[in-house]
Amino acid sequence: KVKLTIDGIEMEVDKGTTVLEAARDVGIEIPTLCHLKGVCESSSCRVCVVEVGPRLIASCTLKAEPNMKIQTNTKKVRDARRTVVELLLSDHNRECTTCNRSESCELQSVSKDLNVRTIRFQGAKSKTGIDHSSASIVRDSEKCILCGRCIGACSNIQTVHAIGFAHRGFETKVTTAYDRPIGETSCVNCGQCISACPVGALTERDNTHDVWKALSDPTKYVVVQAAPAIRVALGEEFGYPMGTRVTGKMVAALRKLGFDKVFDTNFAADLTIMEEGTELISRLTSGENLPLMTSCCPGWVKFMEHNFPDMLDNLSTCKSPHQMEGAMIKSYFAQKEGVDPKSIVNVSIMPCTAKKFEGEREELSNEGLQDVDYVLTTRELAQMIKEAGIDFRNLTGDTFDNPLGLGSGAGAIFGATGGVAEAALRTVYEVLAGKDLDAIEYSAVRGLDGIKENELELPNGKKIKTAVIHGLGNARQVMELIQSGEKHYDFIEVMACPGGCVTGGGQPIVNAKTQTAVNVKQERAKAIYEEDQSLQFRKSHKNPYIQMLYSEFLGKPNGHLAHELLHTHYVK
Ligand code: HC1
Ligand code: SF4
Ligand code: SF4
Repeated sequence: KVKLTIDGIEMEVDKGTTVLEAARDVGIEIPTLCHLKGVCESSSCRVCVVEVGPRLIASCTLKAEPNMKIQTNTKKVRDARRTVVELLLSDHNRECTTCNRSESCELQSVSKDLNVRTIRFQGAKSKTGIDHSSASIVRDSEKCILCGRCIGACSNIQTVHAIGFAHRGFETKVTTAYDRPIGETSCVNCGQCISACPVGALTERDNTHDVWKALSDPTKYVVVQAAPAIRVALGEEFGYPMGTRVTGKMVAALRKLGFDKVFDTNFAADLTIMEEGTELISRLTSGENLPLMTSCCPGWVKFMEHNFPDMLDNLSTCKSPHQMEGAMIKSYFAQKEGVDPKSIVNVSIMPCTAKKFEGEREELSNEGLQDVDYVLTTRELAQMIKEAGIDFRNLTGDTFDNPLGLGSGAGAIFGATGGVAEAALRTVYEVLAGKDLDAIEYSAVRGLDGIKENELELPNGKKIKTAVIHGLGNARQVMELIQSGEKHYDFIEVMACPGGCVTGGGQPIVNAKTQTAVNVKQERAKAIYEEDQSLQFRKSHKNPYIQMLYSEFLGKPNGHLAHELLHTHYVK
């Protein structure tokens, strides 16, 4: 333990605690723009300076030492912080009124808190232009403040290394290797850099205009589906506490926006389990291409293509749930409803920016029609709801349309890390046992450990060894152990985003301060498991609409039609 004094308050903290953390513990807020716990701990912005004796030192990297006396609120400190912010603003595109991050921008709020009213420094401004090359993310370097948080997310957490610092001094910028358009790099589109960015330098590609256009076109039949993780996060955009479920209001809002049908991706998550569970049983039997690796996360799939192309056959051939839903809408539903598939516009609301890229992949189409036409993030949906003047908080809850709108609890838990594995085990175990089981919660695959291993004895005597992984850095580690023969698994779930989809790159922005105070992954995941418990059906194979889809249309799981419409193959 270390004793120190901050602003006259005596305290004792663990060795290794930074002054920034120690101050926060006693309710003293020190502003910072670059520090993001676990992601970026570089002290590059210098906004968090404090006075230690005669010196000003950045508190985010300053470790508490015995008998230290710190002052966080002197004129000298306030002036220094203001100067730093003024310097940042002097080379910043300050179009706040039209910036995507207005009101959630940390530079804006720090500047306001520090009472910055004029900018004394006027000089040359960097002119860099906007990178629109990616299907998922947009980079506007004129708004970048060089904090390094995006690089921390991309390199430290994801180990993708798509972006980094280049050049020096005034020329310094965050860019790709050789300054290539990001859409042509190994970026996997996860959007974790967007979630980390304090300002408007990184945003998702805006597809709201495309969707508004489809909605106002009388020749289009516009169908929407919402992912499992949307309903536990959308409320945050309307002032609800983190972890509030707003499923009914979300459906009501989608209907008010004018979609012709409001379906549920959770239904297709059940469908994925039927297909992937069957695939797992047959691979366990044949022993081929084990471990079976989930393929529902497009960030992970692209990561595999760039980094482990020799193991692409291990990926499940299943399309991801929202793509399956899209394929069913343009075939089964279109037929049933008598709608021309060519007139259907499928819109997916996803917590994910990589889903925008996935939606455009050639592999995910049928007879020249893309399964999904547009993907909107949770943030874009909130934007459309606000734009339409819908009073979200006062909406009366509504329910999804059928036949593609009923999801089981197993489908619901896809949104949190471990959910896909648990959903699969619920079905595979019961199918092999040939009878219903009561114990359906597999707690070993839940929780936030980066790599969760589990061994389960199946009713047929076979053991199934599972690994559940979230965050691509963890995935890389496991893949290397598999390649070197040190680890063997039968089934692997990987979600690119730490926490799984609940903390995907398209979810409501949570500022660094709140991220330090609350466990965002845990709060949203808790809501996901509550959703599961609230549902009548909790196993995919018990979903009556899934049973109907197979009996009316698909035949059997992994059958001929299922292969044509619900499966794909990724090649090198
Ligand atoms: Fe996900 Fe999935 S769980 S990938 O995180 O398999 O995006 O929510 O929709 O498709 O179901 C995302 C979430 C989502 C798919 C499902
Ligand atoms: Fe890196 Fe993901 Fe951002 Fe791409 S989207 S630059 S992979 S963090
Ligand atoms: Fe920081 Fe955002 Fe710039 Fe990345 S893009 S360095 S997160 S301001």
